[in-house]
Amino acid sequence: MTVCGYPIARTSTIASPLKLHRPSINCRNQFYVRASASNTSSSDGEETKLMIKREEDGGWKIDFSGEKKPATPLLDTINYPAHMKNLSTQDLEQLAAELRADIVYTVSKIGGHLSSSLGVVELSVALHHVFNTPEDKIIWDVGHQAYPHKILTGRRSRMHTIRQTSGLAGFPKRDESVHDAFGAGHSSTSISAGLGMAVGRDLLGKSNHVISVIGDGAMTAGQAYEALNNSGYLDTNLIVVLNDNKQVSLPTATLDGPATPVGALSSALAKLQASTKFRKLREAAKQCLEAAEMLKSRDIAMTVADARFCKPLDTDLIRRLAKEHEFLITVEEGSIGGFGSHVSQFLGLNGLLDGNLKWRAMVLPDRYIDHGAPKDQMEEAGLTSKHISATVLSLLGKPKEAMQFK
Ligand SMILES: Cc1ncc(C[n+]2csc(CCOP(=O)(O)OP(=O)(O)O)c2C)c(N)n1
Repeated sequence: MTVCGYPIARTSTIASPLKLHRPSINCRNQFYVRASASNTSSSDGEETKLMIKREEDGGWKIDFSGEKKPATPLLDTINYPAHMKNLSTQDLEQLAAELRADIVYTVSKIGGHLSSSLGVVELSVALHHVFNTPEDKIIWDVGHQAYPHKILTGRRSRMHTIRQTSGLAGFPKRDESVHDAFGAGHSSTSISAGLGMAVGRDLLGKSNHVISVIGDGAMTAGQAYEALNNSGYLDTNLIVVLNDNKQVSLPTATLDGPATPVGALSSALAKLQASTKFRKLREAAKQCLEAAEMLKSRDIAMTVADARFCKPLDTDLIRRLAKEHEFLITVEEGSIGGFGSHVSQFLGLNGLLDGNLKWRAMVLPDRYIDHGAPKDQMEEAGLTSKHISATVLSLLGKPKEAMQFK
């Protein structure tokens, strides 16, 4: 293997595997990398990497199995957008191919939003080549497509921590990077957010660009249209990129034409929620079953009923549970005002709380819970099996025992 630095010339024919000395921003344009070795063998014991090849039709041959780490010689030199300013069009194409392969490889290990991120690889490279974040503001609608942006803005080495507690967020997050102009997760907000930033820029007399990137799916929401309408009225300088990939995460349309959004969505979700697999997976239900197991060892019998839907309420089931038990605890992965409130109103209106029944609700706290592993989020929300067991023990008048679970 050889890696050589030469003055001035740059080349796009980079062979791999190679060990690359990362040039500083200043000398980025003064080096080129030349390496020689076969695609799959390594003389110094480094992990074998897979070459990304350009095909005759101009496309790139990328391994989508995620099994082998791709060789990414050009991407390895890019830590921040400043490093890609002087790349030629040919280099940028290579960079996009390597970025795509890198995302496939990483997401195959950790899971996450793959297709939306793959869909904006070229767009992300182009935007970061043309514009200068963080001065210029790029706002990704929803934010589920921000993996390439994250990699190009200093976070590549932490991509494997995405969606883990204390790891990178799966969406843009302002306190994660100055390059994340707007934190989202909600769809259809990018144009109004961008418009606000553009108006703020004008008031401050600045000249930076503001770019909102919105997909055809997110464009279906009213807020996006309101923002467009307002942008036209205010006539400020705002760039809106419509990323129309004719794919929407929700079935508002198919390639054969429009589909009824609400009907199709609700029936698809209802089917999903009713499926045994999904119900097995539901975190709150799992926690209740675990709590029942924990309490069994203390000779406390607990019935776990999966109510499945907030509406329509299974009133026969609630009535039966209320009549046959001393305590009723509703547990939900939702905040106050949902299933538990609905049940309490039903119990109250039907006189079921006039006797000995004690009812408690366990809900998500009414505050923001940061991203993280589901198990840690449940812990923070106070909805784990330990919390449920503690609630039961408190109701039974055993506060000391309850404390052991907290
Ligand atoms: C307020 C709100 N409503 C709905 C959603 C659900 N949602 C997730 S992604 C998305 C739009 C995705 O379509 P598109 O913008 O075309 O992106 P693509 O699926 O092509 O990546 C929607 C509506 C959401 N995140 N926020």
